[in-house]
Amino acid sequence: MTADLPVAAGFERVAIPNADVFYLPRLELRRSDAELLRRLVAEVPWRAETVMMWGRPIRQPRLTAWFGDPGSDYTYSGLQLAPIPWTALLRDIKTRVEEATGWSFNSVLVNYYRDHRDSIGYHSDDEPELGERPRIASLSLGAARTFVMKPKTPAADPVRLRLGSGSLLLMAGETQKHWRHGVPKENQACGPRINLTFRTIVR
Ligand SMILES: O=C(O)CCC(=O)C(=O)O
Repeated sequence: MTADLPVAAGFERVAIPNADVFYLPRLELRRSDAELLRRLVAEVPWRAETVMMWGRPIRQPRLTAWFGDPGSDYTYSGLQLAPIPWTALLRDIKTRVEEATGWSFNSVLVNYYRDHRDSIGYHSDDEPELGERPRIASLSLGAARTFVMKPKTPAADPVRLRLGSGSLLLMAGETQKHWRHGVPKENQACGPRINLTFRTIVR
């Protein structure tokens, strides 16, 4: 077993070259997905952030919030985020994710896709503050959406994963070095989805 394998049974390795990606279809949580979705929609101080892309300011097509331990500041696409202190609910979810993975996290980016028109563009989670081999645990709640991974070189085909409610996707090792990922808009209408990507800011 390498240090990049999650501890819990039930994770399947997704067969992707030059990447450590694991998928758990169902993480047992202490509350129903519907309750978590409802409470997070209501309780999180959502922001529609503007980021710099291709030298232009672009309003992100989703809402986000950044929570974490004091000092876990994060900068991406020209956006500087100081963490909001953990709420009891988010701390509880973090503990479950840590128990399942055996990994520890000090921050989470929470993404709110209000409907099928919201999305996240292709990117790598490779900012220096995430360290050399970032470990990311991504919990999905609500409508199923397609998570697409594209290789940075044409050596492999894109990979599409349908992320259902309650699923946990892990990325570790060299994944961010060799792959981009994103969640495109859907053609068919769908309900809201919240995704929590737990991360570790290293200093
Ligand atoms: O919503 C998702 O599944 C992906 C979120 C993501 O890529 C990110 O937060 O960096």
